[in-house]
Amino acid sequence: MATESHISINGHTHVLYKENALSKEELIVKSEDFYKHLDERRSVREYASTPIPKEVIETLIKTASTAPSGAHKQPWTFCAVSNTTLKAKIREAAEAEEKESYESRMSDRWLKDLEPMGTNMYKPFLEDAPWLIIVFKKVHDLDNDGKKVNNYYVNESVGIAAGMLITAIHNAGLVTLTHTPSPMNFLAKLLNRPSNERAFLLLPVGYPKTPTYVPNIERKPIEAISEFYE
Ligand code: IYR
Repeated sequence: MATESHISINGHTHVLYKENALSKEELIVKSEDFYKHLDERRSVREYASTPIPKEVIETLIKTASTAPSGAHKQPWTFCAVSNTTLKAKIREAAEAEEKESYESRMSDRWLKDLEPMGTNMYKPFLEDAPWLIIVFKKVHDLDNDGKKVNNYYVNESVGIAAGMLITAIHNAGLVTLTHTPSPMNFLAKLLNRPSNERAFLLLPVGYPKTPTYVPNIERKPIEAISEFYE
């Protein structure tokens, strides 16, 4: 029997999935190559001001938006900022929050844990990076009459999309940093976001300043991060 190109389930069309099965050898090589590529990703805090075309940022955002999401609601908005004035405002507001955090909100233990990263309350990357992508989660949607419409597993969905965005940025030979100034409500205000959106995280995107040094961290070995039940 010929394979149908599409079928109907609950009155909705399902299209044929385009399989991409690899041979065992290819599977081993491809997964290993991708691991090695991603293992080179590092969070970078110092950026060159070299511009990046808007088209590239759009493609990175489209890649992130291929992420799975609860009931395929895609409960996210990616706000991409290259405007110099706006970046300066974001930096000013973020540094005000960070000052509070570093000087009184963060515990001694937390500050000690951050020592190897060499972070502080100053965030020049918010102005130096050519683009800032602020990921907003939609806690619910709004229909045409402004009525609330449910979204599902919003944190999981947006977290996965953010991970895919970080992966896409690295794949493009660019760098980013998972920045979470806390609290982040100033971002919704500065970017004029609707009432159903909350800032989730902020990613500067650019080329690293040369030279850039990153903390000499190691990643946990497979034994420490997995359990197999065969
Ligand atoms: N948000 C602060 C502090 C900070 C917290 C963690 I957890 C980090 O991994 C890094 C920084 C800052 O951005 O400096």
